[in-house]
Amino acid sequence: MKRIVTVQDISCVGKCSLTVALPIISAMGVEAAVVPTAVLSTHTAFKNFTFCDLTDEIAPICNHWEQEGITFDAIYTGYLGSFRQLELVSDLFRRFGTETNHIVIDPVMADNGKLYAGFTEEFAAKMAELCGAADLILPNLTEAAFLLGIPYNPTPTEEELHVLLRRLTDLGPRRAALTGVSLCEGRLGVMSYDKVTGEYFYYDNEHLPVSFHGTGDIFASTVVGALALGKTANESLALAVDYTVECMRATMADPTHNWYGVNFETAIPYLLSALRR
Ligand code: PXL
Repeated sequence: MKRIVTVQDISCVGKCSLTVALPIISAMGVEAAVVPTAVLSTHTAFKNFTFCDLTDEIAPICNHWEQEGITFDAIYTGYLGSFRQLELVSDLFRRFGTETNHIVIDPVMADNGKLYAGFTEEFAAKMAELCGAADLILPNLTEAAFLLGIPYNPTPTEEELHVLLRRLTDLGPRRAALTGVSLCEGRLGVMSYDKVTGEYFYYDNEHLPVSFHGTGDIFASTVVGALALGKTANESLALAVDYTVECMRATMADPTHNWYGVNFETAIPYLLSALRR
């Protein structure tokens, strides 16, 4: 069985980070190991959440795994909260990265033109350095702007997207994929660039008139699970777009849905049948 490790927080309620990555990656038939970086009572869109930092556990966990000879088919980082965590993750990449496994960074820190609470431009610059060690990075347009230290443009043209993607791969990763982009009215999806082949890839689905918390984590988890299973980068990105949209449709169809996350659970059968196609 393929095995990935994901490094991010566990928000006990809120359907994001590990509570999304674990079930999705497991459902795809991939073993999901975790490095929980912090425990929060909820994600940070709630008020008064608790926060317990687990940074000091990261190096001892890695030491033990190294002693046990544990290896991973992919390494996936999501929400990381401090400069020290970025350094420890960089060390984890050096220790567990190989010629053939995939290092995927979702540089979770911003959306809709704004940094999330607690993040700074200095953190974004350090995250950009970390991205240099990845094979694939998955920023949204806001995160891309902060990674590159340039103004946020919510509606880039195709040529502007190409420039952004080339600049993102100049940070170091072979591939960059921009999420939440559109080349066509009423559609929303992803555009990626592979600097080795010079190929741009665009894939979209219906642009639903809603926005939900946690969709970025669903997208990234699906990409990583599919890559670990041996799908190509383009296949993995397309599957993740379709599953994320299906999760949003399932949420909209549920009159009892909560405000803090999407009904990714209901759409897992869709994910598994799309994976088999
Ligand atoms: O969905 C990304 C995410 C992960 N973890 C925490 C968050 C967020 C987004 O706000 O607050 C704690």
